[in-house]
Amino acid sequence: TSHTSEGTTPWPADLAAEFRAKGYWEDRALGSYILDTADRLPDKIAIVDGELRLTYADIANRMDAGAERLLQLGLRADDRVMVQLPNGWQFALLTLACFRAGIIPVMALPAHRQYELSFLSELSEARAIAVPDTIKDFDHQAMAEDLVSTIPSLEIILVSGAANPMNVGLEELLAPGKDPKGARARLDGLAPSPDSPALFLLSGGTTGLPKLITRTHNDYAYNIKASSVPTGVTEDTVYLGTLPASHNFPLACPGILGILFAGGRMVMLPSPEPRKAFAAIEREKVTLSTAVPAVAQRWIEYQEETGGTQLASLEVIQVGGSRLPDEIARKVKPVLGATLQQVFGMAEGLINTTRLDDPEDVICTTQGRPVSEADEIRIVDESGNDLPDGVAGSILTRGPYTPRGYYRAPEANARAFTPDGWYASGDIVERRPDGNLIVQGRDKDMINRGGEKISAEEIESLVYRIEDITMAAAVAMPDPVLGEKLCLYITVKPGTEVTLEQIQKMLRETGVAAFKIPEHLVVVDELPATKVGKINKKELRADIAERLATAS
Ligand code: J2J
Repeated sequence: TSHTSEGTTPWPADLAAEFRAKGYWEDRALGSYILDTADRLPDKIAIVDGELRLTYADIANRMDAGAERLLQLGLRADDRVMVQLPNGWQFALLTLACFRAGIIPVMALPAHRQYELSFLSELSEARAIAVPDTIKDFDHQAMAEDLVSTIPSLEIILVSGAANPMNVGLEELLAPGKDPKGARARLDGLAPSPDSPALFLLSGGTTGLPKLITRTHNDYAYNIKASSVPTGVTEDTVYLGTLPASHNFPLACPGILGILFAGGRMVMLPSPEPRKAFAAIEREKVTLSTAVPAVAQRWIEYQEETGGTQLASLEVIQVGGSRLPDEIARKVKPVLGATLQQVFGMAEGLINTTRLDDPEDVICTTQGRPVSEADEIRIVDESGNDLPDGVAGSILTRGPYTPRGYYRAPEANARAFTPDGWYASGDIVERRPDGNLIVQGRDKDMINRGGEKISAEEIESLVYRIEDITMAAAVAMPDPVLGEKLCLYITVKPGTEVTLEQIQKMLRETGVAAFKIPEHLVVVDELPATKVGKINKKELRADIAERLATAS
């Protein structure tokens, strides 16, 4: 089959050759790794979701049957499918079926609404969208039907739960097939090129519009394998996944895919709520889980309150997505009884982790070091000069699982990537002499709300839909639970009034994901400017921090 890599930026040919020679890239499609595990451990339980327990033979069969049914629906290799599903076996199997058929899942978030989903569907030219029927009274199926009526490329709706007659039920699509051997042989013949995109991840983003990150079979397989090593994933690993699985961290660092590659057991829960999560850990004898700092903190508080023994089996808890305060890091081992692994990663590639046998000081005060010897890192000043260890600067990175550009985004690429392929994540990082990194801050215009990323520019451009707003600046305000929340500063036309409720209502009606909606408003006469005439956000961040401190 021929695969287009239109809109993507390949690695230079000499480097690609080197990655192959060194064995980082194995030239295999992602689905094939699951078949290996299934051949080795057919009867072992792979996925636990509530009462449902699927063996490796089951998931291999369902993956292939699902891939063939996707093709029978008229989808073809290189077509894109928007995936907006909660954590559950359907998410895992639809993703695998797409990999197998060379269909590209676009990893939307459960919180996304019309605004984000229509933008992403248009950008990716998605032909199908997979949604749950309803979650917490929100009718995802009706939203998908609206999207299909407005987005020309979208035709097919896949629904987990109660599908309307015109739509395709995911549980049937992913049911076991009658001829697993035949399906496997047919799909082996259609295997996607290992250099073609396997999936599109969403960028945390700093520019006005969300960006898509194309991850190839080769690079993502290496991402999964390389990140499985420092976390110590084996056949005996029992992994509890509670964060939305479409995030790179719980999906592939090592996450769901790392567990399934290694032959471990994946326990899926749709929420990290401690009562349910702890019960699942106890019941399934979970050894590994992943949290953002806010969730780790909730688990610590819950454990301190209840003092139970439910976590006895838990060996390792990975924490990342936003900066884990050192004081909370120090409580993880004593309270939860599990070794903390800090993870500083990004959907654009580079993953850093602390190692399980690192000294306590490294585990509790750093965000670790790269998972691969092939990850290159530079810490540079504003002019791009390399800085010595111990001095914080902007991090640049390259490597075999860090792509060279966003999908169809030449302008964003010019800003985020240097001509020789270094990705600038916008994080301000100090490298210690022992190689461990400490994330000190960032120079990107983003709000990190408990690990969910919000582009300031995206929200600012939306709020101008309210005509009385003359200037707007979205900034991070400190929050004891989430680390940061979105605070909006505005100026308004003389004699007019704009309220937080009005802005929130407008954004909800626009179909913006709830986590991006401003939670605090400050109306000012004038926004402070920098010397070059940009809005001085540093001053605004200090201002809101001070207002909150004096108010409490
Ligand atoms: C401070 N900031 C962090 C950390 C990410 C593993 C873990 C996380 C992500 C992720 C991921 C941080 N301390 N420990 O993809 O594989 C902030 C940085 C970074 C941005 C990336 C993974 N861990 N961050 O969070 O693509 O600002 O990936 O550049 O969502 O999160 O966001 P995202």
